[in-house]
Amino acid sequence: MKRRQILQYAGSSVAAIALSRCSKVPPETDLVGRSVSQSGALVVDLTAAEQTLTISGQSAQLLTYNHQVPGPLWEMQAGDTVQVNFTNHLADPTNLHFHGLHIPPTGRADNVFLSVPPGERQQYQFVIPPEHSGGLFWYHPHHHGLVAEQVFGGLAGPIIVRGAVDQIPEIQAAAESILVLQDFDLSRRGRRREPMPMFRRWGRQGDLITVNGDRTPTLTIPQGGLLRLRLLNASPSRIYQLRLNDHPWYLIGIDGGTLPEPVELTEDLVLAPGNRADVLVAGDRTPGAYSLVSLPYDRGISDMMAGMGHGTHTHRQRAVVAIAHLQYGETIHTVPLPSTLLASPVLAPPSRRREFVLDHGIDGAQSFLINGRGFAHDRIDTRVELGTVEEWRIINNAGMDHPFHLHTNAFQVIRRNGEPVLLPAWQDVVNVKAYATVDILVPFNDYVGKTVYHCHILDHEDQGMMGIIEMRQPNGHARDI
Ligand SMILES: [Cu+2]
Repeated sequence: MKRRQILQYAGSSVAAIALSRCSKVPPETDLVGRSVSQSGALVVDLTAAEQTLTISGQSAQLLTYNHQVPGPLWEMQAGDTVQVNFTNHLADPTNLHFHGLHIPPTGRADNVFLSVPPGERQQYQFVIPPEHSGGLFWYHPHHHGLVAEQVFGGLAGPIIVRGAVDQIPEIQAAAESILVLQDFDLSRRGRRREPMPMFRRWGRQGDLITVNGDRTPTLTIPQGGLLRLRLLNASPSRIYQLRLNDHPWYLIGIDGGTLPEPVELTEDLVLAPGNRADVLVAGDRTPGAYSLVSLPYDRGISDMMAGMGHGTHTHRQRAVVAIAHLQYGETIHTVPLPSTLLASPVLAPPSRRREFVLDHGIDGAQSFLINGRGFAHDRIDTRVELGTVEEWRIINNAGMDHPFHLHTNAFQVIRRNGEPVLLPAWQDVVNVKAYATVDILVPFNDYVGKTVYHCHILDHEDQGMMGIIEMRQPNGHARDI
C-alpha cells in the first residue's frame, strides 16, 4: 500500500473539509480510495483479489479490496442509492455483507446467502432509508465457512452514513478520523500463516495490529476544538480494550447508533469484532501528546489453551500496543462538547420473549452452537413478525466471550446479567462475556426475508454459531408474552 493510501483516513479530517475556509486542513482532500456519493447516488467498483502490498512497513501477501487494506471508504447520506459492482478475483467463493446497515437482507442488497464464485461478478444495489442513523458501518465477506479466513486476510472496508448526528453543529465542526483496526499473523516473508488448530477453533489472532493498514498514526486534537474518533474493530477474533492515557474522552455512539448525550469514558473502551465506537476528544487540556493504547484482553482463550495443554499467552499477546498518538494542534474552531445528541426512539412493549443459549459442542465442523444446534442453511431457526418488538435474552453458557450480532435490525441493550443498562445504546454487536447474560430489545422494521444472527468471532460463526431468522408480514395472530 502506498503511503498516500495509508493516510487516506487517519490524520485527514473529513468533517473539516467543510470548514476549510477557516482551518488548516491538509490540501489533499480528494483522497485515494475514498468514494463519496454524488447527487444521491454512490456507484463503486469493488474487486477482491490476493495481492502483495506493503502494510505497516512490511511486505505482505493479503486479500485486498481494490488493491488496498483496508478497502476504500464509502461515504454516503441517508436516503442515497448505492450500487456496488463487485468482482471476485479470489481463489474461493465470497460475497459482501454491509454490516449494520438497515437495508433489505434479500435480493441484491445485504444478502449473505448470495455466493460469488471465483472470476464472477455480482452487482449489489440498495437504498439507504432517509431516516437511517448516521454512523460508521463496514463491508466484509460473509460466505459461511470462509468468513474468518477472508476477513483475517484483510477483507474489510469502512462505510460512513451521514445522518442526523452529523447535523449537530458541534459534531459538524469537529475534526474527524476513522480508525480501522485489524490484526494479522504474517511470516517473515509476509505470507499469511495458517492458524494453529487451537486458534482456528477458538478464533484466529495475529500479533501485528494495524490502524488503516499502518502502525500508530499521529492524529491532531484541535486546541479548543473537538476530535471525533470513529473506531472499527475489523479483526475476526481480537477484542480490543482501548484506553486514552491521561486525557478524557466521551462516547457519543456505539456501532451505528448515537447516544442521547456524550458519556465520559471512565472505563476502558472494549470493542468486540464488528463493534464500532464514536468518540469525542475535547482539546481543552494541557496541550501535549497523548497515546491511545490497546491493552491485553482475555476473551477466555488463555484458559481454553491452558486447559488443552497449549500453555498460556505468549509474551507478545500480553503487550500493550499503541494504536494512535494524539497531539494538540492549532485551533481550527473553538467548539464545546455538545450537551445533548439524539433522543432515542421509544419502542413498543415487546410482544414476545426468546432465549438464545450460546455454547460449545464437541470438536468438529459444528462445534459452536446456538440453542444446542449448529448452523444449517436449510433451517429457519427463528420466525418473527414485521412491526413487532421482541425481547431476547442472550445466555453465554461457555467460558469464553461470544459477541452476538444480528443483521438488518439494530437492537437496544437493556440489561446485563439482569442489571438494567442506564443509557441503552443502539448496537448491532453486543459482547456476551463468558457465563454472562445480556437482554436486548429488537424492533423488526421495514424488511421481510431471511437473514442471520451469529457470533462475531468469525471462526465461531464458521463452525456453526449462527442461526437463520425469517422476518414475515404479520399473520394476524395476536401473541402474548
Ligand atoms: Cu463466539
